Amino acid sequence: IWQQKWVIGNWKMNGQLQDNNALVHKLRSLPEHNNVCIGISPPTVYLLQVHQAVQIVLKNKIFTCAQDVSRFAEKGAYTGEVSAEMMKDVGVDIVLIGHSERSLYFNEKNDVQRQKIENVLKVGLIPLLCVGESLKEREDGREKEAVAYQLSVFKGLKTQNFAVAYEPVWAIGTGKVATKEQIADMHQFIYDEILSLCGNDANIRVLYGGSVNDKNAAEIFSVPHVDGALVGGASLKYDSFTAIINAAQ
Ligand code: G2H
Repeated sequence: IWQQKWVIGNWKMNGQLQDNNALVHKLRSLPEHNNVCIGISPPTVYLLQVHQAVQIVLKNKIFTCAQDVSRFAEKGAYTGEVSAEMMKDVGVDIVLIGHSERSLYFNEKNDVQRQKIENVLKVGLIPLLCVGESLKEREDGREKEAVAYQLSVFKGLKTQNFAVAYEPVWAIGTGKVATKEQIADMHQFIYDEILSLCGNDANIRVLYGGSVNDKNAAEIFSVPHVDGALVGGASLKYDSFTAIINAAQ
């Protein structure tokens, strides 16, 4: 998967048993996409359902992705929490960490993200760290400083595998997409930062996220160092999500 383009559907807080089943079963019948790693990230309560639906591989393996995980590693008295170990147990492959909506609504910061990444790595799953500057930070010309700070959670980790989603906060769910130049520039920067933090033999995937849809996907995938997309709204509909997968092929 470290050579493939990743297309991951982040359903956020959307979905219902029946609709999920219908969508996943249609996706399982897609023609073979050898160059694309397809992932679905449903709300936690539907992870097992999605995993069971994608388990019997037809043409494409579909990865099950969680939207978040507990910062606590061990089981115990943490009401409402779900551990990385439990996610592994129900078939999760990849875990999103630090989505900007987690910072916005739950005030999640680097220290918590670091704990979550460590927990995910400890059980052998892949963390997908979301980074991205706010509108204010970009207007002030501090977008790289902001992203570098977020990426510093990787420092000293015992892993060679680095998956990042670059999601400029001002582009999330707004219909605004960063320009090709802005994306190319930041993706190159993220590659350089990871290489300098973690050494030359790292496996790196840097996805773009923020209002990716069936119309703009091909152009975004043509940008250097764009290794895929984290797709929100457009992943909820079969037609738009499959058009994005096709554009990545
Ligand atoms: C960014 C993205 C998926 P959307 O949050 O993570 O959502 O495509 O709806 O902007």
